[in-house]
Amino acid sequence: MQERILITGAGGQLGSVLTLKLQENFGIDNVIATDIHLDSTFSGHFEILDATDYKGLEDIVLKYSITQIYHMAAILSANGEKNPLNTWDINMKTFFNVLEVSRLHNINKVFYPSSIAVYGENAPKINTPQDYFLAPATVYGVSKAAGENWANYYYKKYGLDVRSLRYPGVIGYQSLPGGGTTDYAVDIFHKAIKKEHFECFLNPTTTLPMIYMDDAIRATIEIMEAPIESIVIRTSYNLASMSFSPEELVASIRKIYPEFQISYNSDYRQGIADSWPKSIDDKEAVTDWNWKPKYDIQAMTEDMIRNLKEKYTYENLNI
Ligand code: AKB
Repeated sequence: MQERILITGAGGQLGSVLTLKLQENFGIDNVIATDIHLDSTFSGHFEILDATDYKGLEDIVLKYSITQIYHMAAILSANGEKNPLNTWDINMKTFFNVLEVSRLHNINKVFYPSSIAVYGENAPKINTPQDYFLAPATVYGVSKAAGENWANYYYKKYGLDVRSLRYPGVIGYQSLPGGGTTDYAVDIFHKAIKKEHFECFLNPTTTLPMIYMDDAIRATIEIMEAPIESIVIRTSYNLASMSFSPEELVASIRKIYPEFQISYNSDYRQGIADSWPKSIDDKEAVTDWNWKPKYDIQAMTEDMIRNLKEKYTYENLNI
């Protein structure tokens, strides 16, 4: 049977890259990208959708005979703290709509992005284990922890095949992040390329789990393509790749740009970062569906700079 894929939040940092990969894997005509804002640069099927609108979502599912849904729409950690109840409402209502439309219209598989943000101050900071008690410090983390349990409930009660990853901070050149605490690790590269000073909103020694976009996208595809019997954890899988601090990232960048300048001025996002793990134990992902990352900090830095130099050169920016 031909798979027909719907993506919510297709204009976001992960959603925009994932859409291109899914178009490559399933064919451009079999991928329906949706987002609350029109993306005029987008090629392929695109529908404007506010995922809080159940009828709008259901109409698209029926119109295109959708068989899989990747639910990438969410308000992230830093932006989420500016209006907590709205963040809860958006993040939960959109996922409830995806779960219900999937249950009622025989969707084969659903992908649900969770995050390291589900862990709180109480969890071990180093190699945080998969099954440790979740006490998130942000409403984004609370919504993702709740969403994980709803995913598990819909699997157990209705047999809905929902699969999920606890993403670390995602770093990529293809898109700009939006409202996350790990976003410094993307913005820093754009400043380095333009030979501009960078002010970091986290302290230099703030170590966080991170993953390069190529690895994050590959992990998403691999968990979704794994045999159903391999998916043992029906809340969400820990996913690990690398961990680093701003000062470690600067050292990696300065191997290419020795003159790169940075200053540190931590803000409210420091408190969010301090509540998160420094590194993640993802042995269950390794055991259950053979996860293996490919990029370390230096390989990521070189690939980011190579691609951003091309991007800025194409856009005729003097770099
Ligand atoms: C954020 O910083 O909010 C996200 C995340 C780690 O889930 N990038």
